[in-house]
Amino acid sequence: MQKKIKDFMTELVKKNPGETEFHQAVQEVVESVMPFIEKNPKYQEAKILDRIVEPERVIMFRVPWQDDKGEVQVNRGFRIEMNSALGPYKGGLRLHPSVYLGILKFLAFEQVFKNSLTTLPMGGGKGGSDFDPKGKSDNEVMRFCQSFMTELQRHIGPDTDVPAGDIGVGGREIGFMFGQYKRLRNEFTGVLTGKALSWGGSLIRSEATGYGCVYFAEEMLKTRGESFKGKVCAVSGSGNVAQYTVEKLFQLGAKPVTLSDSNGYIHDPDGISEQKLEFVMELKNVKRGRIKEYAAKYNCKYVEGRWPWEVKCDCVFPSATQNEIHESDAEQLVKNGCMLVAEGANMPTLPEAIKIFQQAKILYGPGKASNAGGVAISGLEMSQNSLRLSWSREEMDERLHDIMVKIHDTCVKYGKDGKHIDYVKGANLGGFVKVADAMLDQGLV
Ligand code: NDP
Ligand code: 2IT
Repeated sequence: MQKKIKDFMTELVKKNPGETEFHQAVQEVVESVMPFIEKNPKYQEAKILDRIVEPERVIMFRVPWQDDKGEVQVNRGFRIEMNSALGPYKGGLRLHPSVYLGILKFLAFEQVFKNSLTTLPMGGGKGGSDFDPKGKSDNEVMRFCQSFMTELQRHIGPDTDVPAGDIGVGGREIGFMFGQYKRLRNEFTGVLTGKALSWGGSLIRSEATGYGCVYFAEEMLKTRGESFKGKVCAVSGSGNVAQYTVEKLFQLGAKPVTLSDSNGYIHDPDGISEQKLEFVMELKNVKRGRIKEYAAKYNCKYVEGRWPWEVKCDCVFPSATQNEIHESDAEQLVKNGCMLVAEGANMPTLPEAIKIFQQAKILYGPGKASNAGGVAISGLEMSQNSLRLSWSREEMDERLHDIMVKIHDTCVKYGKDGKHIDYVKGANLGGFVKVADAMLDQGLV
């Protein structure tokens, strides 16, 4: 088995040189599904694994735009249309200077399994650009988004490919992109999700990833007869996912004590209350300031250039970016008595760190299961757009909760090993089987 996995990975690395994040994401899935494929020759004969790691289509394009000084800027745009076995390609757009093919392919690959887990009819995709929104004016962001969509529009559509937000893409960017799509195509359709409520958006979409992650974690805690009451929680990031993770944790009686950005983290031992969170939302979503300002306002500790994993806590919610929890962080977290990790971000934990969590038998929920609430509500935004109706906040929250419980059930079904639940295996296998079977049904495509 180990040799089969190694041979497969050697071939993949050779075929996709330099795409280290993509290699990492594939390795994890292959380790989970290879034993299953070995036992089921129909997947082997159809070369499902070789096909599933190859995007159906990769689009790369030039994005020229003019900055406020009138200078010409050129960025690179991407859309990875990874797999459409279960529905139209679906997944976010990331705007961050680190963006390149390897990052977007890892994200698109993960998205395929995540979307399958949601139970909704969505294929997987991801896109974005190496554009850095930090320090740009609203007008610069608008000109970039318009140029980006001028090319992207010819590849997407409500029944083809439906992008949404990710790092650096929130309500403002979705608005600019939607406006440009509508202008070029003369169509008001559900081509993007994460839209504002007055023009086709869904209630609970903003909250969905963070709330969903906490709902999933609550199910994990229940397997040990535990609840969030009084649990000290470390959260990283301070963007969309982190904000609503903190909100739900607070509502469920936990005490979220940290937030971070790319400069450092704050530690507020008194807990981040609803009122303090309002300050964070204004700071991050409107003023676009740094998290350091929280420490000044609420007189707590700010640690420059570090992640919050050194803070003693019961539960952690990595909600910033990939590879933010290293082996030494995992060791320290386990030593400090941490009992649960639920990933709001995509692939935030390095493989060596995952091993440490698994060996310590703490509850470890991988992103493709625990952060699937965002895309799940995106899927329901698509349904509402098709119906030209909108469902109530209560209904959306209930559906989100229900979907996260179902994803947890799937992880248990495929990942239960005696008393222990291997959520990595459960999520990978649970996501894989549906996609693989649909690929078999649809012939050699
Ligand atoms: P936002 O852009 O709203 O926030 C990102 C946050 O993470 C910011 O605080 C940012 O700090 C920090 N961050 C980003 N990159 C880095 C980095 N390289 N090093 C340190 N800090 C960093 O993004 P989201 O909250 O939407 O996304 C966060 C994570 O959740 C991502 O992994 C994303 O893929 C994942 N996710 C998002 C979903 C969604 O619906 N939005 C759904 C599922 C997963 P700074 O401002 O300094 O850059
Ligand atoms: O990683 C993710 O699941 C997202 N960024 C959300 C994708 C979506 O289409 O809502």
